[in-house]
Amino acid sequence: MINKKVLAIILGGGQGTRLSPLTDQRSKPAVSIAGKYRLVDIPISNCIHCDIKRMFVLTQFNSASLNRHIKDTYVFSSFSEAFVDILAAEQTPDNKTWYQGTADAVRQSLHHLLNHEFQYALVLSGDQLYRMDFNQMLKAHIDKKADISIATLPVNAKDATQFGILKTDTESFISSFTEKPPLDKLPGWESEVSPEMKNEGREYLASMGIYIFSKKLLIELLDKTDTVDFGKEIIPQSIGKRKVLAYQYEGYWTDIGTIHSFFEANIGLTDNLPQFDLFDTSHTVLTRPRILPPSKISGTKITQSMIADGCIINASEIERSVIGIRSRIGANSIIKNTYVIGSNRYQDLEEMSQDQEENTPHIGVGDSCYIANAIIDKDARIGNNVVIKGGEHLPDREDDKIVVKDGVVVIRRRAVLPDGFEL
Ligand code: ADQ
Ligand code: ADP
Repeated sequence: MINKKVLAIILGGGQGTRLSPLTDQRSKPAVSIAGKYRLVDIPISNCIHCDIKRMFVLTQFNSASLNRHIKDTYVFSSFSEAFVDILAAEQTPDNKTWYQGTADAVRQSLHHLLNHEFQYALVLSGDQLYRMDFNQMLKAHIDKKADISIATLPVNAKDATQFGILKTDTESFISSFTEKPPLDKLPGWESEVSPEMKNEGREYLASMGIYIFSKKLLIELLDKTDTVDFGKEIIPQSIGKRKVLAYQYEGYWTDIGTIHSFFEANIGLTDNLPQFDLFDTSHTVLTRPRILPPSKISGTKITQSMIADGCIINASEIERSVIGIRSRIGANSIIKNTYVIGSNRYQDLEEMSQDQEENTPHIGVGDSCYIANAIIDKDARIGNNVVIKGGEHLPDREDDKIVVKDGVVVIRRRAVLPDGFEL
């Protein structure tokens, strides 16, 4: 089955500064989540579960990593029209600049999109964790004869400052919209919400950055080249002139575009009843099938954690952590509230003895370490007796090994922390 009316456009990120340093050497859609998936797997899985199987991923720079992941994962039959194509910002004779914003990214890609037949464009963000049935949203869009539909979610006042906030009329059409209003401008933007949402203080209707545009209108809106963003220009300018429908969603949805929210979303997956359930078999998150051995664990007390395939773990304790593929963790080490992203490869014995001769730690976490409130990016080498105590007491900082943002310590990809390193 394939939904031939809809073409999905996944916004894969600008320069990715908010997720830096994870995005320093790879494009945002290729960042790993939950120890074995990539960010891009979330919107792609949502689309595939709705039979929307023609997708473009728009990204600012095209790392080999994203290409390989898409190529190895989303393999459709040659008799099907399904595809996932990456469109990286490209120079053409008419266009010499990078994507200037979300709408500009779609504008610059439009000539590729129009090679395909579609009636509706579904525009999605690449940095959100949620499950959604886009067909229900499409049905509402068609039933109400909308020009544009925006998925919305009730949020509290603090979160409201980070989103596009809107109000609707009795027919659910959007009557006013403001992009990321400051706290003092919020009064008056409250909406009628369910009693449950009201009790949680979630009285503001936020745009989830998920849009359906009818094709003709999208082409018309992008024809004016002075608009670069959906949230800042295209949507606010359309209110009152077009039929812009609010599609209310009340399930779990979180933006994972910053280090702090990315960290919280990953660690939140270890909760007993996580808000985003990876074990929901009716709506599996898809990713690349890897042929990895089962994880080998010895002498470790593990609480509330997720351990991916192919790990070799001798730690004494792992608590409320996500341990990604091919991770090695040495004896007597303690890991708490930490996302270990994992490794791309194993070291062979020859390479490991060479490390020893050169006094370089192996890939992974060494012996007798204590690591808390951290993200360890791929292929980092952490020596023995290393202590990392992340938390709100730490000021933001950045060097060639470590970045601290909002109390979360990120150990950079391939960073080497020598024996006895302390933070
Ligand atoms: P933001 O998330 O702040 O707000 P933006 O930075 O434009 O908006 O990003 C939207 C998505 O597009 C993200 O996935 C981002 O990575 C991606 N993106 C950004 N610039 C890009 C570029 N140049 N090329 C490709 N992709 C790019 C938006 C809306 C708000 C809404 C929130 C919900 O503007 O109204 O409330 O999303 O998260
Ligand atoms: P990241 O996940 O950090 O974005 P990539 O997917 O780009 O990293 O992979 C980084 C490098 O690791 C690539 O050069 C890739 O070929 C290599 N790599 C990935 N998997 C393996 C493996 N199983 N064995 C050896 N090298 C690998």
